[in-house]
Amino acid sequence: MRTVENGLQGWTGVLAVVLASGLVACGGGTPSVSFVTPADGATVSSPVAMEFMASNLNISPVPEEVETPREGIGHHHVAIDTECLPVGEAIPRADPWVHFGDGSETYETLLPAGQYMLTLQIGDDEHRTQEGLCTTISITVE
Ligand SMILES: [Cu+2]
Repeated sequence: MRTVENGLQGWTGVLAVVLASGLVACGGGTPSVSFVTPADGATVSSPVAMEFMASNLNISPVPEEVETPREGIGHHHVAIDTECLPVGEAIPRADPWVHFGDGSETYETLLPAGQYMLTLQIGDDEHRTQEGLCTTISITVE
């Protein structure tokens, strides 16, 4: 986004408008994931309450038996002080990852005072990461 905007500087207004409307149209249907709370950069108290949100993607419990992962459906995963996993990788069922395979979109956890990075990443029914569906924020626990 930043690169595109920088690249537009000095272009004609007409061209900029055409490109901008194209970007908006594309953005409308693109799946994304984000924290509703906490906000990026927030100072919070423990237990830390988190709320997740997915756009243009359905959040649903993982079926008991999965033959093929359902299209456009996933569930949330949170990890503390961990980077987003590469696309297509299976999210480990191990520390520091927490799976919300029941479809839940809230989580509360006790954290000692300090600075943390929170990573929220979508996995499909096979817990595999998806293109563009990961976000990272920083918080301070007081
Ligand atoms: Cu999972």
